[in-house]
Amino acid sequence: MKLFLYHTPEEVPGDGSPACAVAIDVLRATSTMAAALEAGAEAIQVFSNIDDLLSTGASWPADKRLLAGERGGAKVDGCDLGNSPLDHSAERSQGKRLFMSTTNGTRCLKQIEHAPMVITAALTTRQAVVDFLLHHQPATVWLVGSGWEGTYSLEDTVCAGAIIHGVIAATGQTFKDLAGNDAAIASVSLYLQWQDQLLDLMHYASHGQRLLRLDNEADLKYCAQLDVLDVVPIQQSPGVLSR
Ligand code: 3SL
Repeated sequence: MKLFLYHTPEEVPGDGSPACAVAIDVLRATSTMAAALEAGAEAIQVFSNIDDLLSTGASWPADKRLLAGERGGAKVDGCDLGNSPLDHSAERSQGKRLFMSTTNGTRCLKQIEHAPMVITAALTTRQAVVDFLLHHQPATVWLVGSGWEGTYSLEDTVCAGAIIHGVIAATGQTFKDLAGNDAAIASVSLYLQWQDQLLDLMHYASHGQRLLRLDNEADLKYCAQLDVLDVVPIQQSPGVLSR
């Protein structure tokens, strides 16, 4: 298995395709997707465009859907929810399809949706993702950070490093065996530096600060947790994920 890290969807090579592509948006889209499936959501359907979300969502039975739209960190008018993992509970989400569009995370998924295997990862699901990769043994894995509008995000990179570190810890393999590019190696250094202070790192991160300005400290606390959910959202058809 060779693990490559691309910090943003824009960095993903235009040609070629990995055996497995992993979308990462720790703050907050992929943390929210895992939380929704853990709470019993039937599936998540992602959209780049809010109008497409609203029109497709409207064709679904009202008691079986949740419309979740976020732009700039805030909930979009006309949607039921924004993009907080804390919005999801069995009471609210059980058996429902989450129609979802976010600034960067769902755009990242759209960018990689043609890979033969597509999953999402977050710090909360790190060990579940490591176990998934070890079980399926894809020859090439692209870990793709969602970033923020084309720029690097600390929290997505530290999550990629945590995943790569988890694979190294489980297999005893070295960077020589596993690392597909320099960014993959650098991400492990970031993780090792911050592994006991993930919440502090979120507070320093530019998107963490944006969310704090919007009064979302509880979300930062939630998303900074490591290995708390045993769920891996897997793409079943382009743009539709379930567990
Ligand atoms: O960019 C995204 O996709 C979101 O996760 C951003 S936010 O955390 O909802 O503001």
